[in-house]
Amino acid sequence: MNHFDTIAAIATPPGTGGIAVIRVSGKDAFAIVQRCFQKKLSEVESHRIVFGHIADDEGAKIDEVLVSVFRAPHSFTGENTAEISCHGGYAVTHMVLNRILQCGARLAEGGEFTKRAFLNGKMDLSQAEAVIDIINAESALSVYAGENQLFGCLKNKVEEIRGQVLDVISSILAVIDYPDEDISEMKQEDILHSLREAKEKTEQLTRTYQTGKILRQGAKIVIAGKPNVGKSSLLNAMLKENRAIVTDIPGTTRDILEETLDIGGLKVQILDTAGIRESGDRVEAIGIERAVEHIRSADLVLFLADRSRPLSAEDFRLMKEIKDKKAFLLLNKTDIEARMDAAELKSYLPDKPVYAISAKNFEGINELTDDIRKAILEGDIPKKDALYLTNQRHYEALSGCAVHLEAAISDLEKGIYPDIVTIELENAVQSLGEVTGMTVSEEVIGNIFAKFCVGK
Ligand SMILES: Nc1nc2c(ncn2[C@@H]2O[C@H](COP(=O)(O)OP(=O)(O)OP(=O)(O)O)[C@@H](O)[C@H]2O)c(=O)[nH]1
Ligand SMILES: [Mg+2]
Repeated sequence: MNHFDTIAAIATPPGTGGIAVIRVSGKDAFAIVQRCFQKKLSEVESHRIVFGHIADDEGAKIDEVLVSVFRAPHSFTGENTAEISCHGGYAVTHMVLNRILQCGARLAEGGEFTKRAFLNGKMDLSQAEAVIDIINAESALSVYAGENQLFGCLKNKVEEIRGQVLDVISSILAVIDYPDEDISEMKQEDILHSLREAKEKTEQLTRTYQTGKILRQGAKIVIAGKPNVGKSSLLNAMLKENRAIVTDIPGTTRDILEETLDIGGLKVQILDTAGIRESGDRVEAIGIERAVEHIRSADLVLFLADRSRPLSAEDFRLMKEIKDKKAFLLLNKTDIEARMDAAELKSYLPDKPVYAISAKNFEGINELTDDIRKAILEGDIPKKDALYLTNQRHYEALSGCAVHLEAAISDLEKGIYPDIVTIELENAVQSLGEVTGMTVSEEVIGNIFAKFCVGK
């Protein structure tokens, strides 16, 4: 157990609320609170709550509070921790905090409580990162993904793989140490089997990243099409509100409109863009340029065509742009007479699903939304209790691990000296340790916790 100084911070959001919580953690947490709290804390058992008041340096009551007592190591940080629940006003909360600081605590830095939990071995780095993911989660599915990681699902899996690779390293080292006992055929087969299994487990994890990333960050959907096809009308239909301006004047939308939508527990960022055409208007031209950039980085493009007008060069230009992207073809304005050759459109983009809709009359929008969810998740229906890699750092470390394991396997198969193989395996172990935090630099740890808010 490390012995850090005692830190304090307001753990609840700034502003006014029913209650606020001030967290105090460190070996002197109780002694410090005791200096301004009239009830005796030394005999209070862990996980008990004491009612009393915090007084200022002249003995005047600042507020009636509840002090929750968590004795080391049975607390979030692993240290002695007092959580003071006071009334949730801006002034009173800061007065309580300042009094605690005056009594000897230091103001905590962002993420410092969670960092201590990590440094004190209460959780590994992947679990600490899950804490921030849960706080920042904007959809139910990303909360479940964060909870599984916090529970230790990723940590346990990574430790299992690490154990397996370490076993292989020991058996190889045994051969190197006793060169007379040559590596038997059988032993070689066992080692290869074990490494292939470890690699498969690693890749099982990396395969979940595509979905995991979308669970955590949400997906970006871009509505694109030439002017006046009904892009803004579609945005409004999907949001079920009149968010975007809709007119019959081509070039109505000139900038990007960005909204968030929850589709069955999945966060989706949906962008309405300026209609793509050659424009002499400078502002509109910039909007068009931005629209093209967003199309390129979208997870899914909704390419909207106006079924009541023949296809034009502008439609073709966009079709070229989305040829290699995940995209839906939407034929809008089914409520009025068709003047477009839909077959021609489909023949240019034969692999894209086609939907006939009326954004104005809300026809076909629900089916479209359901299919958007399926397309984004590529048919992978997320389970609440399944493990998903949601963090790029973990993905990169595990991808690196798989590469080292593959190199070790192929070296062994080629009969390369075992000591060279162990170098690859040690690199694989190093990569696995990056996920759990065993082998990361101070700098990486600092960067991770710097993203946290104060009080967490
Ligand atoms: N009949 C019919 N009209 C529609 C439909 N969807 C949109 N419109 C009309 O088409 C016109 C253009 O709609 P917008 O939603 O502004 O089109 P847009 O693609 O955003 O246009 P820009 O922003 O100029 O690129 C408006 O007059 C809408 O009322 C539809 O499904 N049926
Ligand atoms: Mg528009």
